[in-house]
Amino acid sequence: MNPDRAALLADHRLGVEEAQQYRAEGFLVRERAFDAAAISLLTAAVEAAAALALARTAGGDARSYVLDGKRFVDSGHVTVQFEPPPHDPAIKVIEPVCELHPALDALLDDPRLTAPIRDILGRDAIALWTNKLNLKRPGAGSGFGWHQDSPYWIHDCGHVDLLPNVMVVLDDASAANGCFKVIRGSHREGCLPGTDDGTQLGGFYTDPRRFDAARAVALEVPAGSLVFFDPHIVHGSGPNPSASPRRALIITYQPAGHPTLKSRRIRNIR
Ligand SMILES: O=C(O)CCC(=O)C(=O)O
Repeated sequence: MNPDRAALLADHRLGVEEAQQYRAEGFLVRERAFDAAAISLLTAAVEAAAALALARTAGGDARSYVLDGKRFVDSGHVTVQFEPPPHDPAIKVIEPVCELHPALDALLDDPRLTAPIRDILGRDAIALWTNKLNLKRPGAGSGFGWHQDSPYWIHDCGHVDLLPNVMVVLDDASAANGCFKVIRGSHREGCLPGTDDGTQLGGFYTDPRRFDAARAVALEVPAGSLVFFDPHIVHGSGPNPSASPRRALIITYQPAGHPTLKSRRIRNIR
């Protein structure tokens, strides 16, 4: 590794207490890891990426489908999920998104994200697993029911315990605009069963009898903060009825040499 990059990584490694907290609670917050200027560049990049993704949903190769009343459009390996009516065509999620803008692709290698992830994984050679943009537009953004990410991935990945996430918070987040929430310590249960409510996606939402909702923590954090979280932690968030956006990127890493979730290309981290 070149000495400049090694020094940059060293600046962002996890402290002993941070590592203990991540292991015990399944999440860790670093407030204001990115300053206002950096966040303004990233928000411009995500808006450009969202405009591009939206344009592609009208392209010749786009394939549209509806699950539980929510519209999804696949274009190549990129999936755009729209908000349910009446807010469709506002975009809820784009996955993957970072390949749609060079500044977002560069973010994947940023030591503020990757140094803690290397410590969480206990290895220096890491790769991208997936990444997404959750837009939660003012007055239109719907919530995310309580779920774990690991059950989504278990059929595509043989090392689902080794898929740590980092959320890059792009707007000040509070309960009022639907901030991210986790169930403290729920990652220790591994993959939990889903609900059996007869809906198409119900199996992906965690059976509420299998975790303690009283252990929920609302992560009210300023723009520029990072939230690292375990692939097994139960998490979700409320809607955004407020006048403020609540945008966030979530990037998921894995050990080096394995393909990404959707394109199946290998994207090792520099
Ligand atoms: O953005 C949020 O508030 C929740 C996101 C989430 O749960 C997910 O993308 O899996």
